[in-house]
Amino acid sequence: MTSTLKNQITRIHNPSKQEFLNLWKQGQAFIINGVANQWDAYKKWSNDYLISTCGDNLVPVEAYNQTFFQNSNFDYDNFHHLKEMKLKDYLDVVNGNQKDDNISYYMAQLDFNKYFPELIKDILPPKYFTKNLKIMYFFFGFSNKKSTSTTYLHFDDVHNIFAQIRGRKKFILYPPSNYLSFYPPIGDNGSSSAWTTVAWSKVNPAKPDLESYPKFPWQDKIEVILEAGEILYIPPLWWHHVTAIEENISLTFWYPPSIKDLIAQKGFLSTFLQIAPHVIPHLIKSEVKKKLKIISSNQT
Ligand SMILES: O=C(O)CCC(=O)C(=O)O
Repeated sequence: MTSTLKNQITRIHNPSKQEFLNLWKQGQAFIINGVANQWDAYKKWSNDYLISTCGDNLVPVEAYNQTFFQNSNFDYDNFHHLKEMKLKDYLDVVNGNQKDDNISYYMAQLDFNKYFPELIKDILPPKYFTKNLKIMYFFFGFSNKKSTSTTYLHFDDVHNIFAQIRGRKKFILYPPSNYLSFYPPIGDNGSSSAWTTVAWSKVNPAKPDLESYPKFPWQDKIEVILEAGEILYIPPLWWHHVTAIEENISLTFWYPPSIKDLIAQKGFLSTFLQIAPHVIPHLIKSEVKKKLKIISSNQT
């Protein structure tokens, strides 16, 4: 039923809920096939179909300066800004017809219910978790001569069911070992949001600079090519870096973990206890700063 080679990820075919949970308890990433390839989305979401159903939908697209990652100290707030575009105009960018060559665009992490309500009927959120789905995100990426859609190394605090609908993506995953060896930008100058500061890495795992980041656990990496119709389960707090191999569409399903999961899922509690002393004071400090700013702006 399941198969794993050394340094490779486990793959499982259309698991029952119990089979899913048995694997999930191991606290490892794994791939499910035979599920998302049954959805209408997998069969129908060509560009022509998308243009005819929601081509005029106006959506915020990430636009970022291509030189950003030449800096070694990332200021993630200046990483990208959002530009509103119709889906059909974004498809022009995907096809290489963009005017401003120094900018890379990526239609990433869009609230699926909000921006593409017409497409909801084409999918079937998997029922592996009984608790509520927090949000579904839509991604439309590409790789052409001008740019390759990339999400830099970070972790999330949710169970992530990541469904690849069209095209392929490359993932570089790291199980959460020593938190500081991923070099989050805590303590750097910059105006990044609190979560970005604690959950993003300064290291580019596609070509890690081991002189600047000597403790980076490059040898732990798990490389995965996610094919259309496959689902990747990413446990909370796992680091991941994602690049487009070609034009592709993904949908993610985010489930916040319960307190019980800290005990039930192998490695989760120890990782949580390891990162908490770094992350929690930073999040509290930034919350307090925000409140003080609001109070002082109300007084003036
Ligand atoms: O697909 C991507 O570009 C990024 C996805 C991701 O980071 C996530 O779902 O947490």
